[in-house]
Amino acid sequence: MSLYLTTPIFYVNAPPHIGHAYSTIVADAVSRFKRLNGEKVFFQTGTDEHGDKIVQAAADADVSVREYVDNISRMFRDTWPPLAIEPDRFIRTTDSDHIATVQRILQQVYDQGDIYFAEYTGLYCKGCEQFLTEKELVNGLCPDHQKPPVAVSEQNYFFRMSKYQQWLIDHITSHPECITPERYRNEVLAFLREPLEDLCISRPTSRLTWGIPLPFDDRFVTYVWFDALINYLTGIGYPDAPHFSEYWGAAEHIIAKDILKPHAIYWPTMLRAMGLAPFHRLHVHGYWNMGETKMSKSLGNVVRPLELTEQFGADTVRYFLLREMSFGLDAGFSLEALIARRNSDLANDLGNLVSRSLTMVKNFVGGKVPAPGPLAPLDQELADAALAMLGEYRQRMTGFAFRQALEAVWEVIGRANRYIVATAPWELAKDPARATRLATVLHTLLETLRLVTLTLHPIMPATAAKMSAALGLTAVPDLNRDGRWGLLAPGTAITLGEALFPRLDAKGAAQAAAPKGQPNKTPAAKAPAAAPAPAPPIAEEGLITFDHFQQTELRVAEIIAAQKVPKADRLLQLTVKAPEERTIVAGIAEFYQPEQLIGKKVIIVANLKPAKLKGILSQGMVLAAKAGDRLVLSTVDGDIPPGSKVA
Ligand code: ME8
Repeated sequence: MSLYLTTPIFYVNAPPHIGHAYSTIVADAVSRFKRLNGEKVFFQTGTDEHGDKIVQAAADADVSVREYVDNISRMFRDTWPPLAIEPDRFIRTTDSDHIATVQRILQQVYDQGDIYFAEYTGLYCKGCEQFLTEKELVNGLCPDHQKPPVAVSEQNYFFRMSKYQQWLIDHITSHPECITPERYRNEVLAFLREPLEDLCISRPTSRLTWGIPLPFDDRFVTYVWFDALINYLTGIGYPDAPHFSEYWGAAEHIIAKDILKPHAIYWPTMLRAMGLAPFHRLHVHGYWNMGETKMSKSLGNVVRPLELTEQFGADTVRYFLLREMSFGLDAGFSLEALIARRNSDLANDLGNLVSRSLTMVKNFVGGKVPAPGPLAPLDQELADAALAMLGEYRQRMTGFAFRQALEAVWEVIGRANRYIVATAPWELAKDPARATRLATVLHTLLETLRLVTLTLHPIMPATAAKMSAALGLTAVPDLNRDGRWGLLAPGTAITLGEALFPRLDAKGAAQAAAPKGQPNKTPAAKAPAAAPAPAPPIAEEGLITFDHFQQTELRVAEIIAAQKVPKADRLLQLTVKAPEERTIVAGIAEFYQPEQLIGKKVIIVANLKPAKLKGILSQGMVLAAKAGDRLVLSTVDGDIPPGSKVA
């Protein structure tokens, strides 16, 4: 099976932001997923460089148009590799093969009589670079740009789009999968209930010279859509390249809803006029918003992908964008949400599972994949869940439901973390008679990790590569070959690398990453509460009053992460929920293994003045009972939410 996957080609009137990155990450993740599934993929992105918006932007920047487009196009191209996005072609509409293809197609469609010359007066929105109908206006304004369109009257060339209206309706109705999600197909069909007007495809050179000259009239240049959309054909070598038909038959376009009409209406009718089949699928996503408004270059409320990548790494950014947005719907972007996902999903859930499992393999079975015994029901349950997850993951990824695909994977990660608590391998390790049971438990964990790793290749390529290396997997991953239980060979060396996702201090990270001038809204970054009033003097020797006792704030805290403090034998760094997340450094390393602590509810002193221990800011103290050389943590006798007050 082959697939030809495209993103929009982005206008070079401003540098890329997270919205552009999202479409391109989706295309990259799907490409990787399909390749993992043994399919052949051609993935194309690029830049759209003609038109008066771009001439205007160059004039504003006071540079030549050529210099301007080269510069911004390079910014787009340079943004993708740090995000681990690897297109097969980065196309520019100023590329010579594209100019030749556009001219060839124009001549063909003109010769067959589907392009004609006429006078036209219409309402034109410069932001959209489109004429709008009265019906499309909201309160007289373009709904996307919130500006009134201007009446423009001039002689131009037109594409006979109306001729193909009924064919298009029939095509969309008989191929319901061609526009997804469904709401966008319905939107297009609703639009097609009104008569379709012909499409203006030229601009006189008196008004615009920065475009592709019409081959049959050099007083005009092509106007944007007849130029831009054709990039999808140029990229795969229309019409003569050997693989053209194979890829065109499997063409899938990814766009946001802003350019639904050109893609769902202009493009298939243009293709029909050329005698080509319509694209196979159009995948339409929603907007990334900042607050209530769309992130857009004209509004300037943008987040730059390169800055985010530098701070958080490609995998965190890719994971966040794919996990946070339901494909098709709008989503809100915030650094707080990104940092929260990084800390909870990546550091706590995935990072902990990997480090706990591998540490136990290293400490308890000599750092090699152990030979398992028969699976007990608990092991079988995890194995079944991991295999079922793979099935769901495949189905969701195929359907562009990235969020749900990742939810399914994280459900298994959560299960595996709970499995560790339930099987308590550190207890098994104490008893040589239970060595086979220990081996089975650790093998089950490693197998689960292997299947989780398989699913992460398309989403977080670097993390998946590190996890594969840790598990001793050297072959190129293959979903069909590897998607079965029990393939890790006993005896394979397991290597424990560095933590995959060190936790971020929410406050510091948000401040460092916040765009200049943007208020920092991290909840954890709020100013500390006012200092408590000084304690009243001690009433009697050795006794405190109730008021004194009340000065100490005791709370239930759930330990969600634990790790050894480097170069400090006695200290463990704990991350607890109480109910907000905080770090506590506790002198309990001689008594507890980090992996034993996850999920335990303990009692902490919540209002202890923070102090630095080995460079780590400890925000509280865990209560423990000590007798001789024994130490046990204080816990609660029943299920109660973290943060509950102890009094
Ligand atoms: O329209 N949320 O280019 P463009 C999600 N050149 N995606 C967003 C977004 C947001 N807030 N903002 C932009 C053009 N995008 C034409 C396309 S194609 C033949 C020609 C993404 O630079 C999304 O993919 O305005 C959207 O469709 C595209 O950028 C628009 O890019």
